Amino acid sequence: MGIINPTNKTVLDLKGLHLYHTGFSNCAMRVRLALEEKDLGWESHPISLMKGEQLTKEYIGINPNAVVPTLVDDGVVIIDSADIIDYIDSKFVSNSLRPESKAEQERMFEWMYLARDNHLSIKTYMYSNTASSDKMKRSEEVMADYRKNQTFDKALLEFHERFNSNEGFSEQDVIDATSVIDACFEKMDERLKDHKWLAGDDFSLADIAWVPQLIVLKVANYPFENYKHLEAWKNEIIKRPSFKSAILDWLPAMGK
Ligand SMILES: N[C@@H](CCC(=O)N[C@@H](CS)C(=O)NCC(=O)O)C(=O)O
Repeated sequence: MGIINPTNKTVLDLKGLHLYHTGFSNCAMRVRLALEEKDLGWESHPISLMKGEQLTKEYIGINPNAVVPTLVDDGVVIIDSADIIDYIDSKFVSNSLRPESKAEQERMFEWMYLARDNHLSIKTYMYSNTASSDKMKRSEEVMADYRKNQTFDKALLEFHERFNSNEGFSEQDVIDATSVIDACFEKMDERLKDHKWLAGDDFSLADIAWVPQLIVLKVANYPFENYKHLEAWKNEIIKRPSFKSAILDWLPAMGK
């Protein structure tokens, strides 16, 4: 989605970098990682998904999809984590997070967009395999408001209709989601068999886009032991100072 024109005009006056985010959101983790890798100062605006703070009219006026993260940079509003991290790396050029060659940049974007395109499969897997997801169930009144206010992302609306229905996700929904995720990790494992990083010779936005998926799926007991090369790659990322400041430091807020 990238830069949008928000209906909530109050954010236009914000100065500096402001991130609307949640501790345990894989999409928000990406943005925090990019900000920390760049050593940029930013102001935190926590949004509690458990309390449904993403559903308020005020927040939907900033992010019409009613999701985190949203970045506001001197009044410029950017949504969708893949676009946000690309925006950050394009605008703040020091500590570049992209390879130099065009071919490797293309590979980087392919990985970033793959993470974005498979987000609902990961979400289906998470919501079906973690006990805490029951707390995310919405009442009929909340769903009625959501249908009225979140008119932007139809696939996400369909996801929430399904999750909040009496039947919930079917076994087939979970099987389909799992096979999409398996295919991604097989592809990653193949790449990482003889490369240190996903896109080029260095850590890049591609790695930033994918490592949060491992963090959240681990909580849902995804069988990572089936992918030998992912572990070594993840361990390299864990050693980076940004991992602490962007991920670990926010995990006590997990579940909020
Ligand atoms: N494509 C979006 C997806 C954002 C998204 O789905 N965020 C989740 C957290 S990771 C969220 O806010 N979920 C709340 C909801 O669906 O109500 C992005 O990458 O920013």
